Amino acid sequence: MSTPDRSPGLWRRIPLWQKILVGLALGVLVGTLMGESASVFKPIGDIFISAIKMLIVPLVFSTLVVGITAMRDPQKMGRIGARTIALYLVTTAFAIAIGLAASWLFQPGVGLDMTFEANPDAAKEAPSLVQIVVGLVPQNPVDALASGNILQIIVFAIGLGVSLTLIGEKGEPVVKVFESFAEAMVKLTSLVMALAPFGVFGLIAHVAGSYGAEVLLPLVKVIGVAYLASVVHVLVVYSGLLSLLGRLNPVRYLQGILDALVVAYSSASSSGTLPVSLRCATKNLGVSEGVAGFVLPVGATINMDGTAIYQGVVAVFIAQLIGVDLSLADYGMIIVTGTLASIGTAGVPGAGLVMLSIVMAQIGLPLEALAVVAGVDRILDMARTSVNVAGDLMVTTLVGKSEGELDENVYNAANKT
Ligand code: DAS
Repeated sequence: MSTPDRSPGLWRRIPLWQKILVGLALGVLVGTLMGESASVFKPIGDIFISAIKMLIVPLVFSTLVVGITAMRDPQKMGRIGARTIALYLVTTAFAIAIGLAASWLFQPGVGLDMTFEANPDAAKEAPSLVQIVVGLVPQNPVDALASGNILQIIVFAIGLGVSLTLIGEKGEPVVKVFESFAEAMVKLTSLVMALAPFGVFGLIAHVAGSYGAEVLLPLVKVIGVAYLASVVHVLVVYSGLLSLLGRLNPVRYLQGILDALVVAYSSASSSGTLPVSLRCATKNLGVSEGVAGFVLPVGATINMDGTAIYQGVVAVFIAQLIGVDLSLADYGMIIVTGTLASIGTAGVPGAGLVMLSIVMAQIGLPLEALAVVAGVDRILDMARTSVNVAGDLMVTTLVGKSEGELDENVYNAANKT
């Protein structure tokens, strides 16, 4: 008996990003009306984020192995890696400069009368470049997979993918297994994403209910400067690079990343958004799995432009708050230290605040002042995580285009999945 040919219902016909935005808007409304008691909805968001995080390791590992075997050209991997790291470093330096300029221009810390208690957290040490490189090689790949060490998983997946390519036919059975496994993980991501509108509602209702006007008002200016600098960075730097270097329409990029942006904003976790970023890159922007499967996990781990902007904005804000005049050398130190600190920032909520202590220690600002912004860190973190994710997707698009691994028919399609 054939199943009746029913056209999809109204809910199925609405694009996912519009459903997520409805969830976000309802979350703000309910959180504002209910205040602290809106936290009752937080478990819905936690379940959604856990379901997304459940996908990260199997999706990244299988997608990357399949992507590399599909490329069949280890030299190409080297080129992709070099272009990825170069673009990540350039956009991060731009990001810090924009953050510094915004705070210097709008002076959010001038005229504020705020005191702060001793901050118990001592400044973290920035991981040295040698430590970062040595830490890339997994002594036990199963342990790397089990602990979710993304950079080590990437290194092992590249090694396995290249080896499977080099052994030719003997590797085919394993490649086939990985291909169907990766396909299943992509499908599972879509199924989990169906929960996104409800998950985002739960997360935003909790956040909106937790931050009352009395907490936000004194810091509304520095929050506004951080948000403004973030928007400028995405609309000027990212759109400019896509147009100039990629000859691509930036509007299609912004449409294609909406799902990832909203999940990043509500979860404040780049790593937690990674499966959605992979789905946006391949389904909406037309980037191949090989490029997206490599560039995005690397970006979610080391590319943090939003965090870099935040460090520039807040370091200058705190200097203004305590009446310290920063020299040109201090600004230069913030750019260097902030770039390294953002590379070392983990893609999890609140990581940027901890790494900010490195920048402040470097230019001699009292760490106690961190307490001033710690109270609204979640509001700042949501914006910086969104920029982190947008930056990862922009570089993935550019690298895909430069390597002929971007389907422009998909990229230029107006209505994204
Ligand atoms: N929340 C971090 C992320 O997931 C960024 C940060 O804390 O700065 O990217």
